[in-house]
Amino acid sequence: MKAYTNDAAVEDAYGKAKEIYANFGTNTGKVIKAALDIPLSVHCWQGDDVTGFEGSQGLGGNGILATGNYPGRARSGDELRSDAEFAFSLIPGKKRFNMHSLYAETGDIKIGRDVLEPEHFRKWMNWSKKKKIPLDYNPSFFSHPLAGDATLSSADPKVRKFWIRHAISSRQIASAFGENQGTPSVNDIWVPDGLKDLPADRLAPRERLRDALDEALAVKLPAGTITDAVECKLFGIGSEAYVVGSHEFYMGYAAKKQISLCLDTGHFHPTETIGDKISALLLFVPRLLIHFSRGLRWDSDHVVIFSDDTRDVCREIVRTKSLDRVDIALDYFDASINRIAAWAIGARSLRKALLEALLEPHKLLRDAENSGRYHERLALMEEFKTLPFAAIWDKLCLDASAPVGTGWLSAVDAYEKEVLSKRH
Ligand code: RNT
Ligand code: ZN
Repeated sequence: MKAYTNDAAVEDAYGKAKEIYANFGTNTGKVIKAALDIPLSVHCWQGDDVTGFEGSQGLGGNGILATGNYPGRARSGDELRSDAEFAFSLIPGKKRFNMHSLYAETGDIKIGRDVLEPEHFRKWMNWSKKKKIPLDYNPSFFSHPLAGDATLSSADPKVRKFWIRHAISSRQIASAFGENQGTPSVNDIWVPDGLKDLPADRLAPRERLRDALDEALAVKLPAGTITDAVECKLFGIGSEAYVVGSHEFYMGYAAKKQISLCLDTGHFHPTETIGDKISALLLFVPRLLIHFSRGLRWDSDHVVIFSDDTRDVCREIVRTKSLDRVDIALDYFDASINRIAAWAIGARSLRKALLEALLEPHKLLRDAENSGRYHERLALMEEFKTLPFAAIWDKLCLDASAPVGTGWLSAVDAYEKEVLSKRH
């Protein structure tokens, strides 16, 4: 696919668009810089369908499932790192990389997840430092023989304690990342614990999950190295009737412990969106982590697109001036399409939605609202939708030396031919 435009055409269109936005009091130059400056935590697990390097054949367990068999997934740390670097070149702006415990590199030695140490991520940390890509982290409570219906909420003390040790080891690894990179590493706890059919006791597993989290979080780590987050889910495949870590559970827990709450855009009722939750939650929790994803019927993990949902969440983060209290991450896994394209599509769409949110002349909307001119508020909202946004987006890509328009597709084709197609 050829690029549809060239640099001169981008500059030309931008010059005109800039004037139009200036009429509404928006300085597009400043906004482009601000939009490029927001770190997006790109998820490592799109690169290999959440398989990891423990020798497993793929994702397993309640509530989490990747489908598809597109050729060329990364099979090692080196492959994943080079795929990610290539994907990064297609994504304008600041990036972080979101790791999972499954991606430890332990050589030929099998190391239990409960005794993993920062050393097992040495290659990742060196790479992170060299590429100036800070790392985030996630303990892996799935694809494991001890991850059945329950992990941290298990009634079996042996199982529960194993996962508590895993949670602690994960926090220590995240903290080492934070130390290495000089910015806190976000450590997100998501457990799949739940039941396929109607439980008789909804309370006891939640008490056990609360106590297990308390134990894992009690371990003190150097200040400024880690942001602890917890992630809820409404239901998953295999946990349709009951999920221990529901929204109410974690909302209460994060508020009580004053830790970050993770909202995954695919983890709510199919018609429920999370934009409206941001201003409410930020009154009671210190930080939010957003997992940008796309729910489609029963699946919570389709590739992020520039949808009303994505745009709405970005607008709310910007309107509430909360960019410094919200960590922004991607979370989806589509194994049926080229994985690098999946990374690029999702991350570019998310950056686009942040740019759009920052371009909004919010003050005009608030003024109309505060003076009761609601017709004006609605008229302006409608008008803003058709301003020449594409010209500003293209200019952002150009400024960041990222491909403009569809130009990146040919690069993906070439990489597929030269690299991915040779993996068998
Ligand atoms: C699962 C959660 C969780 C995972 C990743 C791989 O439903 O969204 O965030 O997707 O940890
Ligand atoms: Zn998630």
